[in-house]
Amino acid sequence: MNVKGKVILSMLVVSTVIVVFWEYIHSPEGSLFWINPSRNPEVSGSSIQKGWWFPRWFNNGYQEEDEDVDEEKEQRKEDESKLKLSDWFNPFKRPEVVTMTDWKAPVVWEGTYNRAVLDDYYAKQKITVGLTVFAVGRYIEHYLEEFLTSANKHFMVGHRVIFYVMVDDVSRMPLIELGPLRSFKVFEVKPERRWQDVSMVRMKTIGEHIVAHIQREVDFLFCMDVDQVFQDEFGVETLGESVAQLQAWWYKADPDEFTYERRKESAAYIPFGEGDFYYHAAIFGGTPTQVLNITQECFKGILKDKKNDIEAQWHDESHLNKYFLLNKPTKILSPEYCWDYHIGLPADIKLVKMSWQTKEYNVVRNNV
Ligand code: 5GW
Ligand code: MN
Repeated sequence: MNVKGKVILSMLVVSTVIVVFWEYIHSPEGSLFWINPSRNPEVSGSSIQKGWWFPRWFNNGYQEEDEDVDEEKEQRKEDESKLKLSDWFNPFKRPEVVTMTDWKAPVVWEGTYNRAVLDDYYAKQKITVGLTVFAVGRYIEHYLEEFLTSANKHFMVGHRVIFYVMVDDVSRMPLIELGPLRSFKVFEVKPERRWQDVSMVRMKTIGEHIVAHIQREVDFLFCMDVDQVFQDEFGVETLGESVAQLQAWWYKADPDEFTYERRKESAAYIPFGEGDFYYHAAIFGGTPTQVLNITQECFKGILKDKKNDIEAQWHDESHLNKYFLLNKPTKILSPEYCWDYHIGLPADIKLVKMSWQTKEYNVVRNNV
């Protein structure tokens, strides 16, 4: 090797030593940058590294750490912006009724919630709320138009809404002009021969639609009967992970009086001495994941019963009650959200958000 070569070689060696030494004294905890990269965001070596081009080539560890820090910041922001129950809910505003369950879930009654706080919160998150409704056979002409017209007016006003309408004949779908932020998705379902099946098979169909598309389209989902009409604002105070509706006729009764399925042979069986509330299958909801679980579990119970040649007393509703006994809802809606005026109007019912339609079974039920 000539002199020139030796000089270049020794310069290379010296510069390498300098770089390594420099890195050694500047890296956190005196460690070399490629070993033991600290993951503790409090001891952040990354800011020192930033002005130094050479280690940036190699230190994937620090690169990741930057992301971790970002993630943590993001998480902190999210936690700060998360609403606490006390920010919008005051159970003491309605002392005469049950406003909190044993498992600390709110029971939402008129007067207990601050809708403005929640509207503001959910508007910032730009949420979309879905609503599934089925109308098969005469239920299309009899109920669907009034249901949709009233939903357009009162359901989640000011927020993006998608109505998932399942009918057995798309050509009979009523034409309704929707407000801004509202849209329809109409699907054809095949009519079931038995009326009990029309109601029960909904559980299967809803689940299939959640998996196929709804889970990517909405943040929250409600599933409702069509034989009811919105009377007043049904707002964001009803949103939650899993939401159940108190049945108007039973909200004051003792659990032993409830018309739960009482035969051991049924998957919906609930023994006397157990049970929290009697929930109405005409309204349930939650996040798509939770609603998927509700519908899948209920349908599993329905199929199991079919195999054992038994049908629960109140069909899908019996299975829903069993589900919510085992998987407590995170929010419960007072009977004001689904009232039957045939009961009258007791003092407990301050503001009816939705009411039952008259049951004209002789007119609408043509199947057996
Ligand atoms: C038909 C005959 C007997 C029971 C139900 C039906 C029926 C129900 C029907 O023919 N078409 C139809 O679309 N349904 C859907 O199932 C509606 O969305 C309806 O709201 C839901 C549950 O049936 P409902 O409302 O008659 O049951 P209840 O428990 O409210 O009386
Ligand atoms: Mn109904």
